[in-house]
Amino acid sequence: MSDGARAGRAELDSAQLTADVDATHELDLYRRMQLIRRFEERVYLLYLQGEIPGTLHQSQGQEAVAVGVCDVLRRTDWITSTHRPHGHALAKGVDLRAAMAELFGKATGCCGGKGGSMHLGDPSVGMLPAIAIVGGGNTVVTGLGLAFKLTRTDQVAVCFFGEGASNEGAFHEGLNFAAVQHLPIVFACENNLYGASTPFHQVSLVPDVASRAGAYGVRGEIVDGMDVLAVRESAGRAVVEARAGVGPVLLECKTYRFAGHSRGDVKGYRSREEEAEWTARDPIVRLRERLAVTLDERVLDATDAQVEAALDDAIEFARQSPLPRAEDALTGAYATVIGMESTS
Ligand SMILES: Cc1ncc(C[n+]2csc(CCOP(=O)(O)OP(=O)(O)O)c2C)c(N)n1
Repeated sequence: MSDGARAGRAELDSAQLTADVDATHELDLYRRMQLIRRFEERVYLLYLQGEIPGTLHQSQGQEAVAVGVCDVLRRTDWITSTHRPHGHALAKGVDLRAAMAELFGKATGCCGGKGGSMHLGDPSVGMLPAIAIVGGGNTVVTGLGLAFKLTRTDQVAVCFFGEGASNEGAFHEGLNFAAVQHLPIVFACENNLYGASTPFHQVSLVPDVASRAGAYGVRGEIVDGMDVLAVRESAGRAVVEARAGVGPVLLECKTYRFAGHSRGDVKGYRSREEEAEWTARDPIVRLRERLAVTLDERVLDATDAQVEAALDDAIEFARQSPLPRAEDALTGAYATVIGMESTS
């Protein structure tokens, strides 16, 4: 297909994809964002109460990015994620019970309880177990994209990463390789202004990560990451282009994490005024207000109650699940390479 034809097809599909989202669909986007928000709030309490081991990085405030992007993906498309993966996992369709059990370190978890919070994932729904090395996914995703290209499928891979990762060499290497190979990848940057406690302006003289796309000859786009419909529309365009073979897109979603970087962060590096400014743009409140214009408030309350019940069920499931067995410690740790099986 010529570049012109590809672009033409991309435009056509994009128009279909971004056609008005009806009220039922909007309500579903609301439910999915609310599920992530309440998941994060409840696991934090469970962590403080000592029921969840390890550590946690929560994503309250960033739900519109995970949900808006994953809404335009197919089950057969893949995502990579980071140390902050809960929202990405739930948005891509990782089973709620399996995600919760993984955080509890239980055998019924999506990684058998061996990965925990920072390695959530499930290949059956197109999510590679999350990679906690900052920028780690930015090169790994090129392997997915190259595999899709070589096997001539029309799958797309999305790499979620933070603006902090855009200063890692892996970001540049991954983007350049994807660009020259025209790989079907969307690099979805969640720019929440801080890499742990470091503001982006202290580590980059360019304020927009998307502007770095020009250095690699790919399209960059900035979107309001606090508006799920806007994210969905921009991501829809990017995914259509990637699927049509036009090449990768760098999508920068301007967002904010309402919680600290990880458990125990008192957020001394940012002002309460700044926090209030971003909290006023809460993506869930915004969509709820929009829906309340046409929907009875009771429908929204019932949706919230459904989310709470699903979380009660998942937490109980995780509590009742067994711990992994000691004899399974090495299961899944090594892959068998065909032709290299032991002969002993
Ligand atoms: C290569 C590497 N360096 C440092 C760390 C420690 N670390 C974990 S998260 C983080 C900040 C990442 O910031 P960003 O990429 O913007 O993602 P965010 O936490 O904002 O989601 C750092 C420095 C790491 N995990 N990997």
